[in-house]
Amino acid sequence: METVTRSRWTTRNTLLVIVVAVLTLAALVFALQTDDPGRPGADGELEVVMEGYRFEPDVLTVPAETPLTFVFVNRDDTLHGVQFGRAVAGERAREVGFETDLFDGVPTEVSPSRARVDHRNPQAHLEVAVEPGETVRLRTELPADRVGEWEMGCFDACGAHYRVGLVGRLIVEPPSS
Ligand SMILES: [Cu+2]
Repeated sequence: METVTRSRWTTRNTLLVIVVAVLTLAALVFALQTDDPGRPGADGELEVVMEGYRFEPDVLTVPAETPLTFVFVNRDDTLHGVQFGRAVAGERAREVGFETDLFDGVPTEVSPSRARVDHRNPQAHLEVAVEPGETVRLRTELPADRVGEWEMGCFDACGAHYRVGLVGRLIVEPPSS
């Protein structure tokens, strides 16, 4: 009787260990997969989808001193204007963009070219306007002095898009040697 109970326990424990191992492995694979799309591919392209007022992926990691192409895909039914920078400018509920522009002094090429907007703030920050259903490419190469953490966001509708969550992080890493 006691032996039967013990063996039942052992079977249950073994099953539990297997279930935990499988779940851990699944979580690891999932973490690796979700981490992966935030980096550019071998061709330097990095796709960022805007859908439901969210960026997907919302954390991007790119190397400095490497040719990059951000590919923005707008799946919402409203225009989005993407900016990259630091420190939000403007009053609360009237945010206009970032104080510091990531692309300040950095050559950029936007295609189609009409999607390029030099933002209305005095610093003429770069904004990439992506019409609903449109795909816009931004080619650039970030200098080593941009290494660090930046934000990306859309400030349309007096900053409402930014406030509801169209915001993400950009990590610029030192160039890989
Ligand atoms: Cu927007």
